[in-house]
Amino acid sequence: MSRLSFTNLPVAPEVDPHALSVGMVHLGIGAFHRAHQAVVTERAAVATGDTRWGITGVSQRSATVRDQLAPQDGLYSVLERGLGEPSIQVIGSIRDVLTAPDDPEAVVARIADPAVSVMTLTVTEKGYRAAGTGLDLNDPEIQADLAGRPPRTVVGQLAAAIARRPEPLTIVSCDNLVANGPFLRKLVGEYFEALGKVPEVFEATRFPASMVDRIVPATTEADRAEAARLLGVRDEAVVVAEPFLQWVIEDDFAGDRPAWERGGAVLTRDVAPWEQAKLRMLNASHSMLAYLGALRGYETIAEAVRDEELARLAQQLMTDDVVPTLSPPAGLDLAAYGETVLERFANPALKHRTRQVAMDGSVKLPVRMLGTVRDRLTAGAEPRTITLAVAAWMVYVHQTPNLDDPQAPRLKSAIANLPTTSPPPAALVDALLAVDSVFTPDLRDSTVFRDLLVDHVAALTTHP
Ligand code: CS2
Repeated sequence: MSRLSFTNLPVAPEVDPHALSVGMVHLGIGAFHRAHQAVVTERAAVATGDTRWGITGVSQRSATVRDQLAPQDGLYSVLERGLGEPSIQVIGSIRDVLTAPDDPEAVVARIADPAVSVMTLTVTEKGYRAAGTGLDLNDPEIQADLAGRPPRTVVGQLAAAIARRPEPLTIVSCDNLVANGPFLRKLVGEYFEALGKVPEVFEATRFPASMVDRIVPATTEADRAEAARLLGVRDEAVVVAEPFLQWVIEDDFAGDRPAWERGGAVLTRDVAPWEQAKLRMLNASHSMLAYLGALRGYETIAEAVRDEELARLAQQLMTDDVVPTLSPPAGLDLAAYGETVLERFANPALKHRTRQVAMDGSVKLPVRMLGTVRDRLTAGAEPRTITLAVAAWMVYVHQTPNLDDPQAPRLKSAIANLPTTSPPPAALVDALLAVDSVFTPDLRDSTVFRDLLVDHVAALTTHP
């Protein structure tokens, strides 16, 4: 079967890719970006006829996406899997892909290009190389960038490009982090300080916060086969997504930007309430289902949420522990939102693996769970259900041989002295609570939190 390309185009993208010039760069061109910002950017171009917003995607590590997209003229499809028949759409907004390890200088040059006025990034929690609330200056990659090589870290790339630009840039973080934009600004500022020179243009560079939402599981061979069936040509770069898509962006830009609001995004003054509701409700219950589900042997999130007990716990986590900590944005009904979240998780066509969501827990937990724990403890409440989710992570860390986590060596060495089967619950809890890159002293020192953890770990190790 032939391959999707300009000359093999069964369903044309809504935008004419030939007409687009590159005005935007995206760092971290994984499946999520291709199913989210690239789609909204294309819809905005279609709605406005503005041809300035073709995208240069940057792979931070592997050349896989570039190698998939290059023979396809940058074209790929989004396979939408909802409750009915799947549907497919070819997207043309990504115009080229650079791979940072092959040519780090080309990445900086592209971001510094005056035709580029805006960029987005999805580099995952660990891509920020933070320790606590600041840049991890002990990170060897950050140190190597600071020492002057063509930068390879995200913060190093941004700093180098900002310093080279005459005009300020707008950098939109699209990762699941609290106050992602301001956080990134702080990290870049600390990088400049470590270099000993803060360029003038940094002051005018904008870092709006944004909340992104769409469930995008890793593509499987079955998805590629389905795409081929629907398209009549093969697409090696197809991405799978649920129908739901949301993007709320702080309206704070230094220069021109795509009219994303015409592509379905919401531009607003304050993203924080949206972001907090999403991280604490959706992402926390997602992680809970991932850890508890994996411990019960469920392969996918949909299977986990079909387990009535797990569904009830996810619901309880949201209503009992999270909702009391939130000030919802006007127009968002939290109870209805929680129900929609569980319905979305139950989508049987998505096959989102529990192990995929369980990845990188050491950097996800502080963002999506521990803020809730802290707020509830401060209010004098017992955060019972969310603590079960943290306990499930602890047991998962102990039981998983090849833990997929940037801090796996540290976590595994913290528990190295424990028996591999049936560790004493208090010993497991204390060993992991002591990892200070995950748990801050206030949490470590809370006897309420510790006692709950020990109870839950004891229960989970007997009946997962
Ligand atoms: C998930 C998210 O993998 C994970 O940690 O919780 O990727 C989740 O699917 C998205 O944030 C949904 O918007």
